[in-house]
Amino acid sequence: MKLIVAIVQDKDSSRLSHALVKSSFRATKLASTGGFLRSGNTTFMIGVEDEQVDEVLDIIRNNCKVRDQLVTPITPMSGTTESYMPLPVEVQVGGATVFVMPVERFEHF
Ligand code: 2BA
Repeated sequence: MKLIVAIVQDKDSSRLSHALVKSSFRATKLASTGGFLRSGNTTFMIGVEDEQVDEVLDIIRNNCKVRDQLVTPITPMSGTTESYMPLPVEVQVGGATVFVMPVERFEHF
């Protein structure tokens, strides 16, 4: 058995959970925050049999888009004439960041 942990953009999370349910996969959604952009994203935990991993990865791939996002670097607050307004930079986010981990034991009571 494997645990798939997928970090996706909030904009894709509803579509992805519908697609997973439609294909009879069970998933748990957690509200999460990216360390770099410090904005919300969604983390899915999906427990599956080994032979189902590729099917789930296909569903994730087909439902999560790559998007460009503007980030403004943190402004130095020195208050001197050396202060400057940093220009926003564009980063590419997604489609999804996925970890596939072995499950040592699974119980469902
Ligand atoms: P964030 O940490 O908010 O990162 C958002 C996007 O910013 C990343 O997209 C990447 O394009 C860029 N980025 C992140 N760290 C950077 C850095 N040090 N320098 C330059 N650009 C950087 P993704 O790679 O698609 O990641 C989307 C989200 O997935 C991340 O949000 C984070 O929540 C998660 N993630 C990505 N890699 C991870 C990892 N190795 N471990 C845990 N979570 C990860």
